[in-house]
Order: sequence, then C-alpha cells, then structure tokens
Amino acid sequence: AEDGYDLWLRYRPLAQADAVRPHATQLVAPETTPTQSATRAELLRGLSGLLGTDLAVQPTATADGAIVVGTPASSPAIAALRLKTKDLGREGYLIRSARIDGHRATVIAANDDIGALYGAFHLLRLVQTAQSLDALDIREVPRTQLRMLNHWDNLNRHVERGYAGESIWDWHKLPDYLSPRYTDYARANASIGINATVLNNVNASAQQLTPMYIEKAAALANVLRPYGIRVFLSARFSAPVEIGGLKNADPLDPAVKQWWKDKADEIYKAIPDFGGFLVKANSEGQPGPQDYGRTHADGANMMADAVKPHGGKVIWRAFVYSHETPDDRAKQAWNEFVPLDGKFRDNVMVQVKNGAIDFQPREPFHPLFGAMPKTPLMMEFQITKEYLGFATHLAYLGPLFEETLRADTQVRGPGSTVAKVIDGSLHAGTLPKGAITGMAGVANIGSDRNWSGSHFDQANWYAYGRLAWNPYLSSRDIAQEWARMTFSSDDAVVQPIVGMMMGSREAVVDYMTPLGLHHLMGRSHHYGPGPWVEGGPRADWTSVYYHRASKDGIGFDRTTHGSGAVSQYAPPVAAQFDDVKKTPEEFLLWFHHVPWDYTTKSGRPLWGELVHRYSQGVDYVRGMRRTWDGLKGRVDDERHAQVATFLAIQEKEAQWWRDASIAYFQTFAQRPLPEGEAPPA
Ligand code: GCW
Repeated sequence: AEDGYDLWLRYRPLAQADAVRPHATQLVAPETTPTQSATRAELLRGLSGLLGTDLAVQPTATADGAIVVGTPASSPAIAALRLKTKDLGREGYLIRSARIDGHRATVIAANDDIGALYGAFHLLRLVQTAQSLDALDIREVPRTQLRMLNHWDNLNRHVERGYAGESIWDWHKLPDYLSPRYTDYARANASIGINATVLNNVNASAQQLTPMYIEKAAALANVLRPYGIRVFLSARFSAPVEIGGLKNADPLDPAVKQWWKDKADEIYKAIPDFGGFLVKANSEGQPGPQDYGRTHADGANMMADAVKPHGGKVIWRAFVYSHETPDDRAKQAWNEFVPLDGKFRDNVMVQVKNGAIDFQPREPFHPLFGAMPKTPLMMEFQITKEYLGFATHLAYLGPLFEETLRADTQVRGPGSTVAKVIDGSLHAGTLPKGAITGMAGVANIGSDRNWSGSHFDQANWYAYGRLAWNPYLSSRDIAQEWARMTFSSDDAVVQPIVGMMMGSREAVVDYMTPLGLHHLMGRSHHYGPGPWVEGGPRADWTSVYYHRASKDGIGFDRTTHGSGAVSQYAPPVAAQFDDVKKTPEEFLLWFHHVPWDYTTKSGRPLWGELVHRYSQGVDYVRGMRRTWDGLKGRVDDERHAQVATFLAIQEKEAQWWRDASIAYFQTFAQRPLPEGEAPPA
C-alpha cells in the first residue's frame, strides 16, 4: 500500500531505468561487518526495486557496470585504486566512475564502513532522482560532527509535541522484542547522515536511568549501531535524589558527583559507545543546578566529568527562562549563558534553539549565535510542527532552517553566518581544541504508518538531516530531491510539488503571525489562534504579552528604548534591528511597537498590510489545493487523497486564523477592513 511507510526510500520501478541498468550489472561489496552487510543489503534492495534487475554479487568486477564498494581495508579493488580516502574522516566518501581491470565501474570508497554506507545511500539517491551515472566524481564529508534527533518521547509512549501517534520506542517489549521498525528508522536516518539520537524527552523521567531502562536503551543501541547512530539519553538533573536516594542533587556535592560517575560507568558497560547526556535544566520547572545556587556551567561540568573517561558528551540546553516574570523572555538565555562562555569543559556543547522565544513560524536568529566564541554551540531546530499547524498543515521547513543558517551574525564582520557558528569555522581560533560541532532536530517521528503524521512532514525530517550534514545546501534543491524520491521522477509532478512546498512556510507565517508577530497560538496546546490569551500563571504564557496591541499600535518594543533585546546582537545587527526603517519587514513587530497608520513597504498602512498578509496566507493554501488537484492521477490515489484532505483542513483553519486574528486586532485598530477584504465569517 502507498501508505508512506517507505519514506523517501521507496525504490519503486524507475521510469528512467534503462539508462541506469548498464551502470548496475554487478555488485562488489564486502560483508564481514554489520555495517557492510547493511550497505550491501541496501544497495541490492534499492537497485533491484528501482531497476527491476537482480545484481550479481561478485568478489571482483568481471564486466562493465560493476558497483564497487568499500574501504582500502575491506576491499582489495578499492585498495588497488589508491584513492585519497584518509582525509575523508570516518564518515566521508568518494563516488567515482573508474576502470577496474579494464571494466567500467562505479566506485564508492571510504575510510571507514560507515562512510561507505553513506556513499551507498548517495548513489541510490542519484538513481532515485534519475541523475546520470556517467563520469561521476563526488566527494562528500559532513560539515558537522553530531547530527542528531531529539525525541521528546516519554516512557509511557506519549510524545510531547508529537503529532504522529505514540512513540516508536516500545519500552514495554524491550529489550527482548526488537521491532523491525527500529531498523527502518536507522536506515532512514543513515540515508540522510543522521548519526545520533536522544531516545527520551528533555522533560526527562529519572526512570530512564534505572538499570531496567538502561538495558532497554542498550538493545536499541545495538540495532542502531550498524547504521552509525549513537544513542544519547536525556538526564533529569535531580535523578540522584529520585532514583539514587541522595538528599540533594547539588553539582558540587561529592556524593552527587560520585553518583553520576557511577551512573555513567554503569551505562557505558551496557552501551560502550553511548553518546552522553542531553539536559534541560532550570527551565519550565525542570530541576537544575540553580536550585542549589550553582550555575549552568557547574551542572554541565559535573556531568561532563562523569562521562569524560568514556569519551561521552554533555549537551546542555540554553532554552531557559526563570521562574520570575521576565522583563523580556527573549533576553534570558543570552543573559544566563554569555557570562559562562569559556567556563564549560571541552566535552560540553550548549544547544540553542534557532530563535530566542520558541520555535515560532518565524523568529530572528538567536542572539547567542556568535556570542559565545569559546563554547561549541549546537543548533536546535524543531522538526515537529508544534507551532505550525501540527501534522495537517503543509509547511515545508527547509526555508525556515535555511533562513536561520544563512542569517548573518556579523560578529566577525559580514559573512559571519549562523552556519559558520554551527560548523565551528567562525570561531575555530577560540573554541576548545577538538571542539565538537552539531545540530539537533526535535523529531516528528511516531508510530503512524507514515512516521511523521503526514506525507509532507516527511520532507521536514529529510531536509533537517540534509542540512545537518551540510548547512550550506539550498532548501529548494533539497525539496527537489525529496519530491523526486517520494512522489515521482517526472518533472511535471516534481515542479508543482516543489512550488507548493517552497512558499508553504511563508503562508503559515502570513495566516498565523505575519510581520514579526509571534506566540499567538492557543494556550498550551498551541493549535489554532489565541491572540486574546491573557491571565494565567505567567505573563509570558499569554499572547497579549507578545503582541502588545493597543489603540496606538501593535508589536513588542525590543529596541534600546524598549526591552533592549536588540543590544544582544553584534553592533551592526543591533543598529539595524533598532531602527524601524531598517528592520526587515518580516521582523517589524518582533522588534518594534508600530502605529496602525505606519506606512509599510507596500505603501499600505500597517493595519491594511496586516489584513493583507492574513488573506494572502489563506490564498496561498487555496493555491496549493488547486495545484494538488491538478496532480490527481499522477500521484497514487492513496497518498493523493490524504494530502488533498489535509489541504482542505488547512484551508479551513487558515481562514479561521485569519478571521479570528483580524476580528481581534480590529478591536484595537478600530479601523474598517481595507476595501476588497472579506469580513471575518
Ligand atoms: O516549546 C516548548 C514546548 C515544550 C517543550 C519546551 C522545550 C519539551 O511547548 O513542550 O518541552 O519548549 O523545548 O523544552
């Protein structure tokens, strides 16, 4: 059934198979390690599916069209080619058209088995996307070291902010029953270069660190290992109290330090290549070092010392906000972390969300990027669409990721992009020796047959992985690739789909939170409009806190005359955001409180522009529906029908967002709707 289970690894018969068959007559690939077996199996599965032929598996190439895979150590044929594989590291690879014993061959060469597996997936992608296999000369090395998924999965299988069913980790049946789905998960991740996974929610249960659950995690680690994926766990800071029987979890208490050392030793006995701990501390009610008057660095370093002898890492989240009502929540992470720059152990990374508030449809880049030159910062993106319409709204996040990565922090002059912070190149001179680099994505994976809750949400997992491997890729190219692999290699199908995808996130921005508005979703569930939300336990858990609409205007003044958040950016960026005329319009109301009659770039007054954007967002969704209807018969009926239904839901809800938001803001603006604009239904 075309239920989406196969993700982008569908391997259905390829229309262009005739052109590829001469390049895939034989397979020369070793099979003495689990990773080598996985590589060989994937190539056989993929190529036989795509080309409808069975490749002969051979010890050496004996005819034209062999695919020869391996490392100098695993493959005599590769060793004989004397390719420069050393500088590929563990994970890089070459794909070359070559001659072996006088026969035309395609070579996938790496320094290590895992590089060869990545190369095999790359070759399959070339076939799936119907690219020529003549004269190949590809060299790939990942730009970041840790390319990680963060599962917000609880032990009872509820997934926090998950919209794709329950957790894929069936803790109850582990460690004995290993669902085949775990292997498919590993294949999908390896195909895009993801090499690390945090199994459990950052709002962590201490139970995760008990012997029973360590054993279960070890069983998963065994399945994922051949695919190059290392397991990490979220650790609850107060675990020494909750499961260790200690009186406190003070990071400077020797008994606490010893407890974490023992715990690390225990975990590494079960999982020798355990990656380390991810920690959410002193944020949203989670325990942390500040409970004992200590700093984030005290807490992170204590845990880092525990895993250090085993080569482990601690990833400490910068998504923090204090219990007291803040003057501007956007400023808090910077205030707490910048003074700690240089104070972390060399096996600590600080994980920073793309923006300073919380995974909104659009945020300016987080001011921490570039502001901690001595600390490896890891990017945290949210793949699951907590604030972008869950699984039914079609929103391709590639452009969101790309926009953040390309944003210019200017901390070392123009061109100091966030991508260069993430890959370590911007601060190569000041980071600790051997500093690690990486990216984390909050997974959108669950037990749904299609994994991600919708077919198009698979693209967000895919795009995340591709950008983690290379943060300089174009989101459009990634969409092309994905659409070809997922739907069709026919341009008449691919181009309309890519067109839909590329504007889809902007449409969500328009119909939910245009012009820099943010956090106007319904309280706590974050689905649907709620700009009117006020009251409750904290000012920053209301919407009115963020939009600040009044009779005189709308927007959050974060300039030097307001909260001063702009000053957390490097001076040229701060100056730009401080000036209403120079602030890019997409961030207008993020940084400024603007009168309703303010003239926007279109010439419309702010009120008219706001209404226009809301309507434009709805129109875009209507356009997507038309485009999709036009693809009926060209995409299998099963997937076509589900996408069509979801788009209908999206249109209805985009309209709901528009109408509700306009009606609400009109009570402040006290102006009529611009001519031609339909009144809220
Ligand atoms: O976006 C908020 C979510 C919480 C989440 C938190 C975080 C895991 O609403 O559900 O908790 O961010 O990132 O820690």
